[in-house]
Amino acid sequence: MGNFKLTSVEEFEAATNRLLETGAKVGADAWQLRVKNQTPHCKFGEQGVCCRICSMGPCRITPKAPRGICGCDVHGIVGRNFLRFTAGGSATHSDHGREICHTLHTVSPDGNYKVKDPEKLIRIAKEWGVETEGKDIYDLAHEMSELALLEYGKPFGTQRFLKRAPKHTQELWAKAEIEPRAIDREVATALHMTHMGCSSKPEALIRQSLRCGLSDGWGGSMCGTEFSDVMFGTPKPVDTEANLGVMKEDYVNIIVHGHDPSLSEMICDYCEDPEMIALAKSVGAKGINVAGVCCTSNEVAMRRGIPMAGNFLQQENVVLTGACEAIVVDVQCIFPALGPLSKCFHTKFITTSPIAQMPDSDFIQFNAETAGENAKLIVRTAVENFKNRKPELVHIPQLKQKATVGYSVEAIVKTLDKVTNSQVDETGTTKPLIECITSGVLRGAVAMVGCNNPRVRPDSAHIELMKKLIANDIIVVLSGCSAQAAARAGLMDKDAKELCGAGLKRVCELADIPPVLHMGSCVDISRMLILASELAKDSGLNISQLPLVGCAPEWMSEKAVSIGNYVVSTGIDTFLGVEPQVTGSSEVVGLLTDGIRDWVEAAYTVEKDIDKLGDLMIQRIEEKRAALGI
Ligand code: BF8
Ligand code: SF4
Repeated sequence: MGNFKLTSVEEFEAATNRLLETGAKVGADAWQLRVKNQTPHCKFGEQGVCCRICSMGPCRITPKAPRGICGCDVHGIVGRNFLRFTAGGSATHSDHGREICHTLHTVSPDGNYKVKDPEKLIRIAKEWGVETEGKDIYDLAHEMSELALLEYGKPFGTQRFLKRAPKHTQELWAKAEIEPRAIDREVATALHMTHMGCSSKPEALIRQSLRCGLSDGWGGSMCGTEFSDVMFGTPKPVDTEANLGVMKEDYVNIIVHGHDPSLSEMICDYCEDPEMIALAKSVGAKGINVAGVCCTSNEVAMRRGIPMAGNFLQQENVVLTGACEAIVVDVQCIFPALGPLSKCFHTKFITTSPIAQMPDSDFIQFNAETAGENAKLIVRTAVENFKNRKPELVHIPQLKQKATVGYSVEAIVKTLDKVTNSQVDETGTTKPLIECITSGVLRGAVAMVGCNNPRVRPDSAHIELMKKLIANDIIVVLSGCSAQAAARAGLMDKDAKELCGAGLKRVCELADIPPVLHMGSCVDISRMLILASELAKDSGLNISQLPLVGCAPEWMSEKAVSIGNYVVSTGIDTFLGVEPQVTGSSEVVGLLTDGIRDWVEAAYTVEKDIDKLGDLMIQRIEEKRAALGI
């Protein structure tokens, strides 16, 4: 076992506390303090029973006031709020996907963006019935970009990628009338349905919530993932490191944070530019160190091995080290707190997107057409800021772990195929994984995703659940901030196989993989949908029959609800550690935890006791095995 040791949540917290001491010295605010000011939370909001969609209200439902002024009951109000929450998440993921499709339109052999994975582009083009023979790859990229953008607004038909799902799943969607049409249409329909005086029937609202989620997972997010791979490369296993200790005291530290790889890829390129490195040396640094936070970190770690400084609730910590020259952000999950916080240090808080503009930031607009110049200016701004560091405030916690990341579906298939087949080819299947599962060497799989949330001791739910699952021979695939929690703890170190049950340990040894596999950012949960579909097709089972469940133990965002809806709608039971804001309606709760099973063969389970949540997942996996007689 060597010297392998996980980093504990207590060690994470000790490091944070030390950083908060620096924060206190400079008068910095922190989420830990703001949580105290916001607790206890508003009960009406928590239960989802407050309606603000017209100015006769707001109306709040209580036993004494069972209806809003328009007569809407609690089930209608909760259902509408849930659908609006979903629409927010679906729009956000899908708009990220749209940006990627626009970037694809700018690719050229000598431009800022190129086609790095032509085979993948050709594969998708063939899937979409586009002629590829004799076509210049860049012409094909532009044609595909336009077709993909049409998926957002086409007047007729449903999403092209739905055809990737098993036949049975497609039939369920058709029967339930939840096949997503144009991506933007599902968001617009959601807003229309929830306008004053439209739908108040929970069943209709939840049906649209599923459809709107599906337009994200099998539409916008899938476009985001697939065309990011085309431009930046399909991830393959790569070694990296994780936790705040990846920041380097004697280097210029640039933190990339947010989601869209179009920005971060370009920043990473310019951090390797000899001119920029020379500039860094001229200001007294040894070089330029770039590290990531949140999903941007997942993107650049998976494709380039860029180290991961932290996840969602670590974003203030990178500034609190006093060694962050610039935190460069694009969209989503960025605390507005970074503005005032950066002012307590020398850090430049650089916003780049018209979508995410914040006070107290330096706005350097980033465009695909001028990406090179923009990135260079950002890197230069950071490097020149090195001299403004206040040495007395610098403290980088010396915590970091090794991690192997980059398990796209293609990489998983290839890695496992190597174990069972001597002749490795590019057209592997998921059959080796299925054999491991049917033979019982692996009991099943869990897709663990999502955020941190101060309602749960940060990272502890992710890490404790992963430890429990792998000890029970359940392989875990990860994305988003869950993936970073694992990496920071050390669970993506191949030596973590020592924590597995005998079966999973053997698989890890044979395949040379860590027991938890990093599949990417949150839009990359679309990869998990494809993996589940391939497993179903290769095994001849329905997705809902596979011993596979989804889990978001510390989720917080609207995007997470959209994800939950498309994962469940794909036939995968989903387990949550934080309650959605729907508890005010027994009808909505009933639909989400049970009723929707009639439509999509899966439903939600909510359990705040994390140990019990783990037991429930294992129990569900074993039930699915028993039903299959394996
Ligand atoms: O999209 S896991 S906190 S960073 S929402 Fe955000 Fe949640 Fe992290 Fe990525 Ni996903
Ligand atoms: Fe109140 Fe109805 Fe207006 Fe909502 S739509 S705020 S319940 S009157």
